[in-house]
Amino acid sequence: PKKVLTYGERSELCTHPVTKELFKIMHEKETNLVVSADLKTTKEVLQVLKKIGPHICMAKTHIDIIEDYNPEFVTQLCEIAKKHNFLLFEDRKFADIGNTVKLQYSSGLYRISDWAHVINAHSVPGEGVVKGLKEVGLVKDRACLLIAEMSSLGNLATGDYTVATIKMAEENKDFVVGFISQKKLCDDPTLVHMTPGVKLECGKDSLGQQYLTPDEVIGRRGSDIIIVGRGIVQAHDIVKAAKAYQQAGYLAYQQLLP
Ligand code: 5IU
Repeated sequence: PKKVLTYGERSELCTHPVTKELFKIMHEKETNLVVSADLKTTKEVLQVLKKIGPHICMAKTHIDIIEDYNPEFVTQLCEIAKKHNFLLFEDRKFADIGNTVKLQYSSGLYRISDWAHVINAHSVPGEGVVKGLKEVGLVKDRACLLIAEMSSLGNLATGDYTVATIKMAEENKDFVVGFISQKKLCDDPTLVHMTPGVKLECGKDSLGQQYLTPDEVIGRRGSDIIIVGRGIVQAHDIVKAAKAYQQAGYLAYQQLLP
């Protein structure tokens, strides 16, 4: 079997600045945890990230959930990210024609390309979605993840759709740095696999979300990163929860190493 590389070794192999930095952070901070800060106020998001910043390699946002959004929020978000050394991922799931996603990425209220190191896109529109986003993101050294699989019950991102998405990523490696998926999909060590739908106990929510454990995702399915939302942000002690996910995810990774 192929030798499993450390995050440090993978950082060295990466040519894209975002994955180079991400694997470096994962190596230095000993974490493959991304928190999904799905909260409704700027105060709540900032508080959570201040507290658990030391335990994450990246924070995932849904900027359009926030009710009191203001540009100052982004300034503070960037400050916390810098202080605690983590990256910012806006989970925007772009899914329109190239020209439209280009505008959605660069303009509007949120000007996502100004602050998000990483964004994601559905592959359903075809390669135009990547080409459009790239026209904005490439010059800013931003990166994109393609949604190759989803965690929700009955989702249609399977089979040939997933295979075509992998191909789209491999053909656009100057901007696409990996996947949102439920498992490892390709062996290229410079592409990153990030998996949402993670909890310490598997199960589901009432709206079709399906959870896997960190051990299953990293240890058995070979993904690189766990994305955890409610498992952390709805815990009584969020720092304790973040530490538990950090530990579970990192231990599963260490056990894969030679
Ligand atoms: N998310 C998923 N599944 C997916 C994709 C994105 O859960 O397939 I693509 C997002 C939705 C939410 C976060 O922002 O990841 C998971 O949150 P919970 O850990 O609270 O379920």
